[in-house]
Amino acid sequence: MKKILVIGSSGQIGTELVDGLRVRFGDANVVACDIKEPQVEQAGPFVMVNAMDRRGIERIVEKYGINEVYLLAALLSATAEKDPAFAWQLNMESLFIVLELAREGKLKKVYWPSSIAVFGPTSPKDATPQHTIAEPTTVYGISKQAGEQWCAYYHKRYGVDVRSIRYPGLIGWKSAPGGGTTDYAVHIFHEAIKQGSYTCFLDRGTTLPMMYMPDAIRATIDLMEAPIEQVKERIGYNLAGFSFAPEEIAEEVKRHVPELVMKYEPDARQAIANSWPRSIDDSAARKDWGWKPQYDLKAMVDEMMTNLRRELAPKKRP
Ligand code: AKB
Repeated sequence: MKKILVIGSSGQIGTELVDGLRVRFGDANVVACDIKEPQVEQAGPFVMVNAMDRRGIERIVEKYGINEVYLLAALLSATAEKDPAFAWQLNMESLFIVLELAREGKLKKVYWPSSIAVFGPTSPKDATPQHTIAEPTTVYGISKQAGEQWCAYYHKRYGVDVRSIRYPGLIGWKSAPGGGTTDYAVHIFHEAIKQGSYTCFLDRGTTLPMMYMPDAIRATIDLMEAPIEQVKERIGYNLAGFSFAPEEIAEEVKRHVPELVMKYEPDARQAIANSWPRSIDDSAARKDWGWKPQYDLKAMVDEMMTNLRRELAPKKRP
């Protein structure tokens, strides 16, 4: 029977992935674990453990009979630049723990998220291919690129079934983002609803690949559920949703908040964004395991506005 552990379950992706996995496989079959309490109330088991605590992780694997791990704990691009040594330690040590558990036969399958951050200024900017020059300039990107190579190595050398996706910027309403360069595309909704204005930390014209969270969650579970012979890449699969620049999402948000005032004050995150692709070629994921996005920019903005307006509305007293 499938018994899943999600490490880093209280973060932006973890919060929604735990929900998605529990809907599909049952509350009791999905164990959540993090060093932070969950952002929202959850139905199934939750354990407080550090992703770098090998014994702690192993104890959960044994106690719950875990056979699949989704490892999401990581420092993202902007936060990682503030403490590169710790970012490297967290992003790599946690990966080695689960790869080793899988090598020792204690896990059947591992999911590890990669990112468009594996690409750098020398990569093609548009329709960036699955296999191309990847010379990242951030510690986050370096850790993701190295991690991808370790995943491929453990698969080739030890037969570990490890699967990965290179996420673009992810946009969702159920959980708060934490420390990414693409997070402005979530903050803009909160600020537009709360105060009708937003000061963006990226400049006009900074086009980046993005995706609505339900598409990302579906892709993640679909890749993990794909028959093994369809998984041809053991580095991260390129995945595309849609691309936009800050002024383009602002125009879409203005359909719902016409008075929105948008200001631009680029900070250190601009250099990170400038080093990343504008758009991604995800034909390998489409061909190998049937990936296809369901949301475009307009559909994402409409759903974000509807859901966040409800979530952020003052709660009526009973
Ligand atoms: C970030 O901005 O760091 C992340 C990512 C693209 O991996 N959202």
